[in-house]
Amino acid sequence: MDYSQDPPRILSNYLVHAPKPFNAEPHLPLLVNAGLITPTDVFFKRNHGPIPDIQLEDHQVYIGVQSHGQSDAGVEWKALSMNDIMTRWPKATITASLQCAGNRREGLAQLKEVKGVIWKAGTISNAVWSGPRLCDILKDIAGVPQDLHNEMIRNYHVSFEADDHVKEDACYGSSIPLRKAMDPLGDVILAYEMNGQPLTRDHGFPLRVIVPGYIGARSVKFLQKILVQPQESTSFFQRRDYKILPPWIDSSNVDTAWDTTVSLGEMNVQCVICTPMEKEVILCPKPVTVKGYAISGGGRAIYRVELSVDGGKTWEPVDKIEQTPDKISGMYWAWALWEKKVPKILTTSEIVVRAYDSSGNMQPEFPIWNYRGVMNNAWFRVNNVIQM
Ligand code: MTE
Ligand code: MO
Repeated sequence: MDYSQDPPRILSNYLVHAPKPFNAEPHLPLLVNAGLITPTDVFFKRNHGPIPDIQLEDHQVYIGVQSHGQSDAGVEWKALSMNDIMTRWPKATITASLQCAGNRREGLAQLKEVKGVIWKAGTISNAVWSGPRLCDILKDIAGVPQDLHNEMIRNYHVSFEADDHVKEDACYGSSIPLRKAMDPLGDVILAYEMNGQPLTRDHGFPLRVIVPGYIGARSVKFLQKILVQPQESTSFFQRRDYKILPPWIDSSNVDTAWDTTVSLGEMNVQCVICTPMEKEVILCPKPVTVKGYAISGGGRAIYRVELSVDGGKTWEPVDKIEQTPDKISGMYWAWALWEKKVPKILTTSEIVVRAYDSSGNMQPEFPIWNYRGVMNNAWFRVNNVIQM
């Protein structure tokens, strides 16, 4: 793999886990202090291969429909230029957070061996994305019916393929249920802008999918192919990755479990303390403002965030939670930022946070180990804050 054409990045913003492919999470205090909208050069970066060098004028997106029993070779592809994508349909703007399913994998790696990048808690960011709605394009180009009760919409999937090179498969790919793509309140878009600017190469230039409310893996970057089909994508990343394998599955028997374990879609409820950090030095006797983020999947709102400074014996609600629903759909695709002023933190205090979402889901007290180390949303704990 050739990484010589990778773009420059502001490395000081990140904890870099791997340079090739470039995998980096922003430092937690920077992430929360940057505000509700994460600047692009702070946004986490998760790649499986080199960043492709694509020219806007040359890029084409191919769209096809595969019916039951039809071979891949039988699919009739229709090509769209980037100019078509940018001019033929209304431009929608969605504020949505992306979170990697592997966020906080570190907490599971501490229990038992896991496979994957050992992410801490910064593998999440929030941005404003713009581009056409996938439901409009699928209706016009692929003839997908808009009636959500239609049998095809209930049973089919939309697969995405990227124009990149990865070691696991021919390219990066993934899929979502067709019903998510066609749901007018699902807000799935093909984004060519991030935070008001053309997408940067790291984040998928010239075009990426944004699947709000879902794990980041479904928001395919460098988008090249869209296929409506009766089954999930056959990509490695849909079938052999991003699943919560049962607890008796490890490296010795993992190949027995992939086909019987469902693929991940919606995120679970998550909440993290970004500042102070573990072992951070704080000047006393000043009160400390504890700050962090919270999010849930499927557009569910954050309903309550509770903080404890005694390891979870007693709890109080945080002082402030900032979260805005989408202006049109009313869905909560963007994270909540919260804060709480705490009069005193002792070196012996364990600070703990937990959130509830609008369906009443609450984070589990302890991490739930799984071999791929995904979806860790246990109560987040900070210890050993040092008073000077
Ligand atoms: N798309 C392509 N083409 N290649 C990739 O490696 N990584 C996925 C997804 N889309 C990936 C991709 C994963 S696992 C995540 S979490 C998000 O992109 C990360 O998006 P970001 O790099 O813009 O933060
Ligand atoms: Mo991811």
